[in-house]
Amino acid sequence: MRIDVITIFPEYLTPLREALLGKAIERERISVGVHDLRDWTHDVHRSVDDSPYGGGPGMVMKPQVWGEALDEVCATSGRPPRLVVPTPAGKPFTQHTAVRWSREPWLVVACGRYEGIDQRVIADAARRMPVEEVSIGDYVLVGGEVATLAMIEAVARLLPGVLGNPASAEQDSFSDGLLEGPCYTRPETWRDLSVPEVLRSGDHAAIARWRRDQALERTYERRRDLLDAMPGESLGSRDR
Ligand code: 6GU
Repeated sequence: MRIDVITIFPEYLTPLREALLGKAIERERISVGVHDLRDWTHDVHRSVDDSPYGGGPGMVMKPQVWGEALDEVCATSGRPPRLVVPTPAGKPFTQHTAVRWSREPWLVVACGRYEGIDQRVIADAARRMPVEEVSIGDYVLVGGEVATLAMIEAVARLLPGVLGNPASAEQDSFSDGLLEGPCYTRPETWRDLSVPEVLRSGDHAAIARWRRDQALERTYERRRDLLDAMPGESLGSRDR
């Protein structure tokens, strides 16, 4: 998979070269290009923003600079990339989105700052390529860079050969629509707290049942919205 990121803060994306993602790059499972938006400015001040039409606070990113940047970064004689635009006004980015994007050969991420990017940039890009405006949660970040790191990590760990153990992606929280329950390792007792007996029983069916119950209980406590959104039969209601 190829991922290009366009930003006015390229150094914000340096964590991509660390740890899990860095290994994936070294092993050539992913290649990442980080581009400085200001490389496509023409004025001495290298300005990328201007005041909003209609008034109001903040600044809006200018269309001309973004237009040229995207023309160049997305240039191809083949299939164009999927363009991702992180914004708190986007559709929610979920595990489902990550799985879908992990099947794409090429993603380009356009990181906006200030109040956002002139909407015509998105409208124009959408004439040539699929575009998704996405949010990583109901809170406001200063810019798209941190959201981009989160999304790239979520996508990259799904790629073959990126995670050490491929089974761990299948057991993720959310892969079955539930939060994962608690986990334990040695020692059996620590600060007078013991590992639940069933996990040491060797009874694999009982362990699987217990884990399912714990996942259900935790999801009910912390994320009732996830249960409400699930089809009844997927909760095993037939057996109850
Ligand atoms: Cl994708 N961008 C920004 N700036 N803030 C956010 C976000 C994205 N998702 C949640 N908050």
